[in-house]
Amino acid sequence: MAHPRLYSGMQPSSGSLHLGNYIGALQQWRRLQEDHDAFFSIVDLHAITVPQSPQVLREQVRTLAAQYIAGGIDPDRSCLYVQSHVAAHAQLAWLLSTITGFGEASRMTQFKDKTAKGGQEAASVGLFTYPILMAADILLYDAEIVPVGDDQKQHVELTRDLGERFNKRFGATFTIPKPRILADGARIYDLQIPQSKMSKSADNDKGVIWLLDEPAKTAKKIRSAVTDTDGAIRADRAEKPGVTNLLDIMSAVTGTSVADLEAHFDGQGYGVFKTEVADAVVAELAPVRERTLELLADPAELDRLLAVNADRARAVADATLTRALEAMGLR
Ligand code: ATP
Ligand code: LTN
Repeated sequence: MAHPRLYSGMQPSSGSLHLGNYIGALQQWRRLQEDHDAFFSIVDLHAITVPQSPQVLREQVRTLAAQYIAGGIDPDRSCLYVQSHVAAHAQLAWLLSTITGFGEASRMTQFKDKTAKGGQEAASVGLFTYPILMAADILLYDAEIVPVGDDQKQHVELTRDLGERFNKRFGATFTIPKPRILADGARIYDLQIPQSKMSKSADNDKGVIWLLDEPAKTAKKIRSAVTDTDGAIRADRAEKPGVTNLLDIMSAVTGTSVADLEAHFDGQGYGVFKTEVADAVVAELAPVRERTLELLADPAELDRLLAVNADRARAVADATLTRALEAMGLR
């Protein structure tokens, strides 16, 4: 039997992925690609909903592609491609925008969050319609499963609503996807502010481990992580967020359960604990960093891979777009 179709994507909106992206997204995707027909996109059309420098954007797309591959996404098995290389995304987004209610789009909380600081007056219309483009991404590939963090759940719900509405109005056209929400232990927090999730837009760089950081820097950031004063190495998100985060990180990179780690560290001090966490993270990330740098040293080969996979993606997306155009009376 064919494997179920899976779709997910990440924005090329920083110079490197961080440990949260790695554990929360990439590690999970690497596993899922084993028994799914997976499409992973670099969503550059989403990235330009906030201002980008063209030269920087071009480099960030390549870096993200290299990090996906170095992190274990196999570009021969999974379809790893750049969203803007497939014109059907923007075309289907337009069709879907005509069946999206203005009020419905206005209820999307990411837009509200992202405009909370600068105000809606300064935001682009593209940032407002971002979720409709995301719905197009998913529906074009007949995806059944969409692994995302809980912040994206509302967008997958909108995708389901739009898919169902279209099918009802114009006849069966799209597969209706299901979100697969990230497990709690896969959410990684800032090393300096362990109440906030690790984020590329953090104010303090010391709280974020970048996959391209040198190993010594990574180890130093972990050794300086904020903990607490009671000295016990046990998981307790409310009372001991810093220690809990380090336990989750170590568990994710070693595959050892948090309970086993608690037993292992019983009676040890934070110094020993942090050193072991640092060693485990470095052991996991150093080869990923090296492989990324190798891939980036040959941009022509990377571009070739992305072009081949864009062809694969286009074949699927164009067929779905044609169905949608026909259903709407546009062919
Ligand atoms: P921003 O800071 O703008 O919110 P981000 O660093 O959270 O960005 P995204 O591009 O929103 O990154 O996320 C890409 C993927 O990484 C998503 O699947 C998201 O769920 C996952 N992810 C992001 N941050 C974390 C985190 N701290 N822990 C676990 N997963 C994360
Ligand atoms: N909005 C998502 C990225 C994204 C995506 C998608 C995820 C764009 N299109 C389709 C899953 C499926 C984010 O910011 N993490």
